[in-house]
Amino acid sequence: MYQLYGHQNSGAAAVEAALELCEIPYRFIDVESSAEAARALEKLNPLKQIPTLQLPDGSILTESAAILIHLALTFPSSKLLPDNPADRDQAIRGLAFIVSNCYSAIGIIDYPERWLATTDEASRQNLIAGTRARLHWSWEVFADQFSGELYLGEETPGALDVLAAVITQWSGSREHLRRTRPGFYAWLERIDRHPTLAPVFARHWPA
Ligand SMILES: N[C@@H](CCC(=O)N[C@@H](CS)C(=O)NCC(=O)O)C(=O)O
Repeated sequence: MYQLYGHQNSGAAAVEAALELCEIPYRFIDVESSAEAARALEKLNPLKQIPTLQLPDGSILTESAAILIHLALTFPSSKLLPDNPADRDQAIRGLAFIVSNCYSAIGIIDYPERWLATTDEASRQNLIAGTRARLHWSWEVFADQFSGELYLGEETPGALDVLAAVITQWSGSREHLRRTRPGFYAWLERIDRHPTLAPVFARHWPA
């Protein structure tokens, strides 16, 4: 069985949502629930980052984009990635865009001291403010470049929809997009409401 290491209000929500769309059984291991679970994560992923996914054969996948692509290729009927090769290329490009430009920025905002040679409060605040502005701008670029790749009409949401819906949750990104890209913001809200995804998101972000 797939074992997903995660915790509430985290990027593990994207993988949990994808596993639900694949309709496969999995176990969620909350790494904040016990020291034992945290130690188990560290053994599997030296970065101690989630999502970390243990596959049924015991092998380990880290990095949310890689995990989502793995699930899409392993369970093609989930439609996590489009069948059409050109559309699939763009969806994979979008996943890479989110993790490299947006998810990584959130890591800097959450742990600025990792990126500073000497840590004083002014430097921390300066780095956080600059990264936050860049993150918000990156989402504007994403909205302009990729909205056509996200799900339309009655189609099932794909990996790109799921990752966008999750990674926009933090650092004021949704509020920024509500003002600057209202069409994309409405799209995100539609993804949130999808009947398979809504219960997952409600567990991570209870109202
Ligand atoms: N590049 C990784 C980033 C994962 C990541 O930053 N996860 C956060 C939680 S949302 C985390 O585990 N942070 C703890 C840390 O970096 O120490 C991915 O795409 O999955």
